[in-house]
This record gives sequence, structure tokens and C-alpha cells, in this order.
Amino acid sequence: MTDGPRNLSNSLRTDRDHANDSSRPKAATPHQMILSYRIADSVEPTPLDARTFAQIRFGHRHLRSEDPRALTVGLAPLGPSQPLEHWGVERIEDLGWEGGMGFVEGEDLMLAHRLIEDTDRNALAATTEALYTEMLDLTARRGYPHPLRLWNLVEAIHDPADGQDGYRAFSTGRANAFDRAGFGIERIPAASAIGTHCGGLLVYGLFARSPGTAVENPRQVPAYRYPPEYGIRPPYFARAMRGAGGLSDRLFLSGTASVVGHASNHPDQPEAQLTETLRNLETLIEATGAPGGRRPDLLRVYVRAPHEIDWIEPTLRHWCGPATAIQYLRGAICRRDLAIEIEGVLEPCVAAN
Ligand code: 3EB
Repeated sequence: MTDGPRNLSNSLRTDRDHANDSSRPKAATPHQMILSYRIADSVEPTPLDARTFAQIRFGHRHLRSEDPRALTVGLAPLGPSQPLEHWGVERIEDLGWEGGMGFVEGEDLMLAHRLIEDTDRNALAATTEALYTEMLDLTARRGYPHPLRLWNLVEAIHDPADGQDGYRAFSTGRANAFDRAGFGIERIPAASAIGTHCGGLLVYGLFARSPGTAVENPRQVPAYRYPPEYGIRPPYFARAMRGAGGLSDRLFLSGTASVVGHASNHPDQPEAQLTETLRNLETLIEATGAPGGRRPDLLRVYVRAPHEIDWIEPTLRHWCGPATAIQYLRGAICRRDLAIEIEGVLEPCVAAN
């Protein structure tokens, strides 16, 4: 669904005038550009102001609004969730819509999102490739050529598409687009790819002016080197990405599941999968050079079966401690035999650098 995201409202214009006011000094400390990244306990949209970079909510369907900073992702929040994601910045440089793509620019960081509602199942790879090509082109053209973190929401991810599993068709299109844009492996971002009940194909993500640093998990084969049994083209994502510049060394952990080597461990055993997933997260965090025992500040948990959160919640809370903000969303993991996937964000930590 679209609320007519074509024209910017008057109130927004005030923000833009403010942001573009050249008499304002450039931020002396661009490394502090992102003031906050938090999730909150609000289902209602809160008013966007001059310091709002993005406000992402979760609900029963994908929804864009006139203001490209507000986006609703069609995944239902579950249990004790905090279904609002808020990014605050020092100032907005520009924002708008171009060819159906919403974008927001801060100093060092760009948000881009694109929703294609009516995807042809017989052309999912081609649709994905076109969407990615457009997004990589627009972001690079506007000075943000480095994707750091991408979220992919794929309708009916396991249903056949192009004569194969939908996720594999999606992976093919994504890999082709990155190849076509001339990306080396070191520039492939952190990502999640989740199945939804409706909504076509939604991709949104963060792009930077300066390159981030990809981190791999020693327990896992890099996804872009998975053998062909997972698809003609492998899934192009890094296990984690550390942001540079205005991202203040924030660390984005990709969707992490019970995958060891390249195989799904404990197929269809959710409890063993959670244990394996947490081990993967611990190993990944360690691989980033963070202090031992460091836990993410934000966690987002995707579960296939909503009732599973009854036991996942206390186990996960015990693992991460009271300080971590956690979101639970209902979503299909991109491999049928996986029941749970967890992604996270680690806020800058002086000792980690
Ligand atoms: C895995 O480790 C599980 O295709 O973008 C996790 C994170 C997974 C991102 C993606 C897929 C993706 O292979 C699946």
C-alpha cells in the first residue's frame, strides 16, 4: 500500500530549509552524525522533526508515506516487542523520491528504500536485479556508494519463482546486480532476507560515503562462497559490517541462524537452533574485535512460529542481559528448515576500536 509518496509536505519543507541553510556551520564532528539509533515501545507514528533520519515501524503490511523517512515493514511484531526503530541525526541534507525509490541523506549516511508490490513470480530474479541495480545506481550517484546494511523482505520466499525456490531466485538477482555494478566481495554489505505473507519485494538499507569493514564468522563459510546447492548464485551478504564516518563504528550483525559451515544445523529443532545461533553470534562478535562477552545493544528476532517466543524470550534475555533492546517479529527464515534468525547492532564501544 502506498499513501502517495510523491510530494513533500509543508512541514517537511521546513526541515529541509533548516537542513540546507548554508549559514549553519557544517558539523565539526561528522563522526557524531548519528546521534541515536534506538527501538521504542510505540505503535503510533511519532512526529518527525529536523533530527529524524528514519522511523521504521513494523505492522501487517508494507506502508510508505509521503515522507520517505517513515516506513512500515510488513512483519508483525510479537510478544514484548518494541516495534518502532528510530534514527536521529544532527541534520538532514536532502530527502525525497526518485523513480519510486525513497531516500534520506544525512551527512555521511543515506537511507534508501524501494517497494515493488506486484512481483511476477516468473521473473523474481530479474525484478530483484532491477531493484538492486536501481538502488546501487541512485545511492552511488548521490555520493553514497557503500552499502553497509540491507534488509530484504520477500513475499512467499519459499514458493517457486523462476522454476526454483523463491529465495534462490532472489539471491540470483541480487548477486547479478552486485556483479554488474562492479562490486568486489569486500564491499558486499551485512543483510537479512526474510519471507513475508504479502507485499511483493521490499528492500531498504543504509549507504555510506566511506567504506565500512566487513567481518566474517569463523564458524561459517562466507555466504558468497556457499556451494551451488543453495542456488545458482550464492547469497551476497557479509556476516557483519562495521560502519565508518558518521556511523561512528556502529556494528551491524547480519541475520544469524543455526548455520555451521554452510549447513543448517538441527533442522526443525528450534531450541537447539537457538543455542547454535547464540554461539554463532558470540563467535561473530568476538571476530569483530569487541571485548569478550560483549552483547549487542539491539537485537531483532525473526521467528517462523509465533508461539516459540514463549521460551525464546527468557532464554535470550538471560543470554544478553537487561540492557539489550529486543524486537520480535514474525517472519519466514530463508531456509525452510530454520525456525529462528537473530540480527543485532552494537553501539560504538571505545574499547572495541
Ligand atoms: C544463512 O546464514 C542464513 O540472504 O541476505 C542470513 C542473513 C541468511 C542474510 C541473505 C540470509 C541472508 O545463510 C540466512
